[in-house]
Amino acid sequence: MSVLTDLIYGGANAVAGLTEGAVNDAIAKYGADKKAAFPDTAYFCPTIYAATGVKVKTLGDLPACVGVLKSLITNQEDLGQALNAGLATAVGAEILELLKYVAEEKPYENDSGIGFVPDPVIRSLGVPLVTGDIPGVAVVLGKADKAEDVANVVRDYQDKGIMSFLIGDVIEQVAQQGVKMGLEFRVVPLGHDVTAVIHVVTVAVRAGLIFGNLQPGDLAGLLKYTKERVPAFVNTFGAIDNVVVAAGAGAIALGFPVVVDIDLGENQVPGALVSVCDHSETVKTSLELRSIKVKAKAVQLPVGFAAAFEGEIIRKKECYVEFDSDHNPTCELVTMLEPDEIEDHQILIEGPAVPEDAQELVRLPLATMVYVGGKKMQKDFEPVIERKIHAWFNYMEGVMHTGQRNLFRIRISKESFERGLRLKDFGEVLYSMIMDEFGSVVDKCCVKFITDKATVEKTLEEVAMPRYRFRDDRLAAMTDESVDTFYTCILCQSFAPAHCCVVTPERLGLCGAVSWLDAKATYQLAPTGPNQPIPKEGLIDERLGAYTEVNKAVAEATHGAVTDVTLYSLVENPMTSCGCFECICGIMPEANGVVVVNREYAGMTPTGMTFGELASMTGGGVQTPGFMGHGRHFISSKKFIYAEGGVERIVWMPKELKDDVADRLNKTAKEMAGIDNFTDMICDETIATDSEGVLAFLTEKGHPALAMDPVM
Ligand code: SF4
Ligand code: NI
Ligand code: CU1
Repeated sequence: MSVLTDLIYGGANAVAGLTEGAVNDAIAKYGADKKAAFPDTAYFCPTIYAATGVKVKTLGDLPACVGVLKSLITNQEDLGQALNAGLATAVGAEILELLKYVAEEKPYENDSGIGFVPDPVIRSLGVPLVTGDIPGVAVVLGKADKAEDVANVVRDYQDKGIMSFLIGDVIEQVAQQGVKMGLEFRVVPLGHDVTAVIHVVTVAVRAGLIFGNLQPGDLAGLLKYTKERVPAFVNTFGAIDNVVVAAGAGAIALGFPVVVDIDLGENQVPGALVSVCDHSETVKTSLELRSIKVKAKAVQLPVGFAAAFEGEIIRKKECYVEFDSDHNPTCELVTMLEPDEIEDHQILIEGPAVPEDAQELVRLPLATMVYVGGKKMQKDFEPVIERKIHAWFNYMEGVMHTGQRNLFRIRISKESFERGLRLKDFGEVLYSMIMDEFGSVVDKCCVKFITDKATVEKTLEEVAMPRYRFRDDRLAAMTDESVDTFYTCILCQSFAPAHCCVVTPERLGLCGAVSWLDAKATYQLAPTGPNQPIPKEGLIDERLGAYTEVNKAVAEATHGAVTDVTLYSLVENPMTSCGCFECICGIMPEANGVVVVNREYAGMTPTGMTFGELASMTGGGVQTPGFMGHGRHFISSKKFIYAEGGVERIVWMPKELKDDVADRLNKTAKEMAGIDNFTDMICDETIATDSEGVLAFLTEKGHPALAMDPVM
């Protein structure tokens, strides 16, 4: 037998033995009926579930899985067979990690790993993955000879937006070198045992179940999905034992190439298992193996600039200067001008500069005024560009931006200020990013920052506020009736191949990130891109929002997978869901209404299902009457399940969501049904999550849904 297959079988057999023993011990200790589940998932043991269809719920379900696992290890000299032994190792790892949760030890207490990644996190990664904002996923494992080397590799991934999952001593090595870690920094420590690698594998596997309409038990389909659609790869550091090699074989079976930093000589497998001993080549080779393309950086700054810094939080004590609406007048505004009114790439600062050696927190007013012009520019694109300021500013290391328009807070950290980051750099960021992303409509751009209080006040009152109001009025007047074009969005097809959103003025994409204006702008920017116009023609049914042209466009976009779709119904040919929806609504039959649940809500709902369980009812581009993913903003739309009676059907929402949408939702209910303070009639988890409790509350409040026609 070759050295390689020898190692794989050695590791796989070791893991199999370990797993069998651990399962028997656990059953002896807790009994076969003991509940066995990972936290916050609707997919049981995801790898076992996806590969075999078996739903592990108790310890007693595990011995059969161990049997399957052992049958995969044939000890035959054939690479395909050896890769199966790798999959067996993955299954063993999944069971061993599961047992840690069963034992109710917080699995990685006193340690830096996060362990199992909950379903809602995976759903939230959908959009950044499809837009290429996260171009790939790296699994970094082992212990490097020099901590510096692995830290540099991880930093390079971070810089490129690639998500790194760390396993083993590399966690401490990378931390010691000062790399910022955490989900928000895209550097995620999973745990120290090699088995923690399963927590990345289940992310890939659940991507298939959530987005890919993968059927449980379809092992071949699973392997095809991960190979073709999950851009992951593995880097190992330091010596590797047979268990690591067996786990690596599992990765290869899933289509993830493995790069090791020791010389494997002729044991290398081209395209799958490769030696790169020079760490300065690790990143490049890894990306090439997976054909991951990273966009060249548009801007040079004294600090890092990457999407990985987007979620960074800067506390007051780390903050050098703050521009915030609570203490000073502020606004940010993108305005279209005639190109000849703009001096391209000009960056002006009007008013006092940030003092250079302040001992205390500096607070200043700020107006960020961006002027753009171009032959193809339209006023409608102003807010589309303006909304990106938030992300771009956040990409700067040591900068935090929250809010928008006249209400925002920007903080620059002491560390980044010391490294030389100034407002002028903010201007460079705006200029470069606008030219990079909107270059096909913007020919010229200049930026002006105002820090003088009186001038900011005047700009806010006389320029910005009237402009915001004008836009709001235009948006409010923009209805599905007032336009003649809708748009498709197929951005999510890289994960959900059969999914297509139809975006209208009153119904934004279910991810919440694509409004009708965004889609319109994207079409202008990229005429053959993900958003294609649909002429609003061929009305079939006004109440349902059914159009022959919409059906045609969706059929074409989904290659015939979906042929009839309505815009306003939850029950009759509802729109499909990919998986990254912000909210899901589902029918609560006994209340004759619907519950709406947001992704962030982890508790129980009156349907007897959590968000995750509700979400697993739909997705992958499949129509599921009675369940539908949608954006937060859609809840207060007059078109929200219009065919079933509209917003009056909403009987339950988590409190946070209800509070968030209250103003707009109450306005809609008032205008459509003459109901005052409608949200007071909607139940939430602080009142009841059980059917009787909810019904009692609805009855007491005289909720309109109780008297409506049957919902289904
Ligand atoms: Fe995906 Fe739909 Fe959002 Fe487009 S609008 S990114 S298809 S969820
Ligand atoms: Ni440790
Ligand atoms: Cu999506």
